[in-house]
Amino acid sequence: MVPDIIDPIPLAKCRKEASVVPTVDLSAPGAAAAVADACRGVGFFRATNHGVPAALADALEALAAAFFALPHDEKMEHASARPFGYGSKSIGSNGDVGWLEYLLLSVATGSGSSTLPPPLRAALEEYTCAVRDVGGRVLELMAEGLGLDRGALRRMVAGKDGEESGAGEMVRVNHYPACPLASGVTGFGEHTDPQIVSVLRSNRTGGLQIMLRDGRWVPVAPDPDSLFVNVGDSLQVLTNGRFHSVKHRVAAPEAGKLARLSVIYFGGPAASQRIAPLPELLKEGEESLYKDFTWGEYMKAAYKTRLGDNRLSPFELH
Ligand code: GA4
Repeated sequence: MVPDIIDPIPLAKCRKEASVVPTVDLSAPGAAAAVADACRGVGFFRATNHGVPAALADALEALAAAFFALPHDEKMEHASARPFGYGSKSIGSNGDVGWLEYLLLSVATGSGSSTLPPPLRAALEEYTCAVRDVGGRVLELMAEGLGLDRGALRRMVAGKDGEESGAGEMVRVNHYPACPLASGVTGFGEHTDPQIVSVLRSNRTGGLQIMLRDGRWVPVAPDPDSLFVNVGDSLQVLTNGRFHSVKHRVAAPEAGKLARLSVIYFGGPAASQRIAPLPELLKEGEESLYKDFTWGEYMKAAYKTRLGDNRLSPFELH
């Protein structure tokens, strides 16, 4: 029996069309155009030749798996820095639940990681450093693909220091154990990411699904050698809707399957950063589709929403 609070994902409605996920070789000459195409289309792509050594991700994965194997009470000792730190089954604070446990960390302040076992903390720091660099390079390719100055998007991500970078950049480690209850149980419910860009890596267990522009859900074939990049709400606004913030969700593994482990880097702005379409991108006479807001205002509103809500709609004009 599936508890009422966990809605099963209707997997029957999810067709096997893994090939619709664009792949971009980040080291290829046409990468900027390919990245921009993918972001204008589905808002999501698989990045190969990203340069993050497999050893970094493997080491982190092994240490994270060992952490999640600890007794529940021991893990709960790391759950006091809400929204950061350890969490189990509940996402945010407005009643969203999923078949997962996780670690959520702030890159700038270290909140959520200070009490973790030092080897896990070190592996997280090393991996984060490498993956945030990929996020930065991807933002440069996106800017180039849009015909902008190279740094136009990368500079919108909060720096590591600065009193205000706050929760701009985050890292999340999600652990989805096999679910004995039923198949297709929601691991992480459908949502868009509020930030500019998210970069995900997972082990060999699938479960991630993305929503295409026509509303169809498709599975993303797992590939531990690649990184998966998704456009967040802020990037949709910065590009005045040219890039599409992709809805995604995760189905928990079925009984008997290997647990899914994913690590996601979220590149978000500093709290005072104004989020509005980049003026250099707008064509003559083109108006902003959104009201002006700061990242701080957006996140304040976001924390009052349910996971599946459209967080941009209150900021849309017309
Ligand atoms: C979704 C993307 C990231 O995982 C996250 C999530 C955050 C949280 O888990 O604390 C939120 C969710 C996410 C969006 C709406 C709010 C905030 C839970 C929630 C219900 C870390 C993020 O930045 O936004």
